[in-house]
Amino acid sequence: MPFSIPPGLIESLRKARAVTVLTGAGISAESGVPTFRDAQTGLWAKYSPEELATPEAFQRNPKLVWDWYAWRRDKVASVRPNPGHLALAELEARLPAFTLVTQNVDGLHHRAGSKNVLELHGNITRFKCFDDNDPVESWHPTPEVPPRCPRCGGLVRPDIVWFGEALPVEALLAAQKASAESDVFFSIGTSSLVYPAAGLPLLALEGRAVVVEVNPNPTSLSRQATHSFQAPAGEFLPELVAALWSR
Ligand code: BV8
Repeated sequence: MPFSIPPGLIESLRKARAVTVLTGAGISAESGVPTFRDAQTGLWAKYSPEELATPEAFQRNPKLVWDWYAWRRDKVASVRPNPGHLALAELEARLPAFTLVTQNVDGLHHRAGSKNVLELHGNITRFKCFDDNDPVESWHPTPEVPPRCPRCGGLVRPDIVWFGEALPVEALLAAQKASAESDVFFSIGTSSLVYPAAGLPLLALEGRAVVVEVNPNPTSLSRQATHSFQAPAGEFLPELVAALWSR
């Protein structure tokens, strides 16, 4: 059953000078990547993501955290971008100033063809040294898990922002600027619980943007949003693209 998309939203998008999109784990759900809300399975069932995604957890048990990310990396490598990711790449290609801000570390937006992507929480396919915090491209083959930094011998870790750690400053400042200056702001597939990312829609509201939420479940943003579509992103976004450029 097609979604009824208000003509006012189509109009706002057609005359928008700047559009900013914030995505969370929900946009990758239809690709088969579990969200943070989804119960962990298998080996990880007894851990909450917030427990494992911390520097303390890595120091306590480096192998456990390394293996969790290795499991997630294999999962991400085995799936493909879904129509929601592809629709956002098309919106970027056809709208003027379009900025895509993601909390996801799965790299699926890039694989869908999105270009101007700000990764606030890092990327699961990149690595860095736990001690000197600099990127690590490769390491000496070793049975040891995690491997060691070839520069200083520190442990290699995923290039991911863990809870309690600062976000990459340039990406965060660019995301805050794009949110505050947007005419239309989308919040897609996020529970709007983790900060500072969850503060971006509020900057857009302060900037008088039309704020659009796409999420099958209500969130703390739903009541403040101009439009809140309780729908799966992979079904709603292709329809929005069709509505924008078919009529
Ligand atoms: C920091 C990488 C300080 C790891 C992640 C203010 C108030 C309260 C707390 C804080 C605050 N400021 C800071 C904090 C602490 C903390 C925080 O916010 N805690 C929360 C839990 C309250 N923030 C931090 O620690 C941040 N760092 O503050 O550092 C500092 C500052 C300067 C100097 C030194 C230190 C760091 C936060 C980043 C942590 N890393 N990810 C990894 O991936 O392994 S966060 C991680 O969790 C994700 O990236 C994402 O951000 C978040 C999960 O949220 P979502 O993506 O929204 O996913 P979720 O599963 O929750 O929801 C999915 C949604 O999709 C649901 O609503 C569902 O309904 C919907 N959905 C499902 N299917 C679909 C769908 N939607 C559409 N279509 C579908 N098909």
